[in-house]
Amino acid sequence: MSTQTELQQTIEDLVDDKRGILAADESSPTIKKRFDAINVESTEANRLTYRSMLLSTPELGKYISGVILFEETLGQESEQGKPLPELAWQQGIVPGIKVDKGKGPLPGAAGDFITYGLDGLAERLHAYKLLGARFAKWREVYAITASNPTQLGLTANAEMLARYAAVCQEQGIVPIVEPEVLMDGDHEIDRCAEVTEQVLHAVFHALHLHGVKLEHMLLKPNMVLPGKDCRRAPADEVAEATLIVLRRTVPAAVPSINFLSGGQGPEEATENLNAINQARNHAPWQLSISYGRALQQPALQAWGGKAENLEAAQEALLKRARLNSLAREGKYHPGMETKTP
Ligand code: 5MM
Repeated sequence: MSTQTELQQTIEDLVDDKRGILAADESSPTIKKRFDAINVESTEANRLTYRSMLLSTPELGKYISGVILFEETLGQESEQGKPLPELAWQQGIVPGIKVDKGKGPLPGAAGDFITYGLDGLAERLHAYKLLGARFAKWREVYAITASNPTQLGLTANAEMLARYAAVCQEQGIVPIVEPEVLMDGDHEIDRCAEVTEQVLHAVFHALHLHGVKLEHMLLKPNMVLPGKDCRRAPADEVAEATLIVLRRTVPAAVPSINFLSGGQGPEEATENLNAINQARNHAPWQLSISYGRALQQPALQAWGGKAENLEAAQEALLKRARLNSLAREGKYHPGMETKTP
């Protein structure tokens, strides 16, 4: 199969008008933080139990088309001896892999970050593909302050995302491009809109310079929101601000925009997605999810590290996946949170 055909096939397997992507790619420090919150030790065995439970949730494939895994998970086997990527495939869920190696300060741009991991990326992708990964994800992070992101921060981060995406496509791996403008701070929604527009403009300029085929990538952006120390904006305001920025910056060739949840509560993230889809008005892309926390938080709480809670945890995950699928059609209502399907 040619690389182009391979990329196109993965896009077709990942993108439709009902399903979204589950981000289960927490790095070791992040999963430890999540497990600490429920008093569970972050051992390899516990991470395996938890992630096997997520991937074997009955019917998950009705609402989830792809899962982003952490490197450790890609090589793990379930108790029944099945590799975890195969467990996902059994339900028609495409396995993907987070390939960035985390962030640090960007020299010369105080307050900005840069993500590591480009060295040896092509070789790593080759190995991940043999383990079943068909797509990848790389996240760049932008803090908002009075002086951030700087012009250097915007340019350097866009360049990293574009270089990563170009290497992925060369290897026949679909890149998810994730520029995340953080919610931290007390800024108003307009400031988030201004920064997100600058970020996406720089990212698509760099993707163009690096010859990335927009038809064969997915964008994973933040929604446009006020800072978390400012106020909570109503969903219709978030939807309007988000769609204005996306229309100004994201070419129609991109097949799907899969939002991150970025610290929104699970219900808030579903409500905002619903409002975005209600207001989409012939937007050219699918408007979907690639949530981590907003899909997993209720499942983590329900599990609490206890084998007898596995089923309840799967129900909690399935519920969020199903409600977000309804939100993709603009058919979600908060009243559905208390009703059983
Ligand atoms: C699931 O968390 C992912 C990994 O984060 P770290 O590298 O910090 O461990 C993260 O990239 C995630 O995929 C995105 O931030 C979106 O997740 P949220 O929780 O914001 O929806």
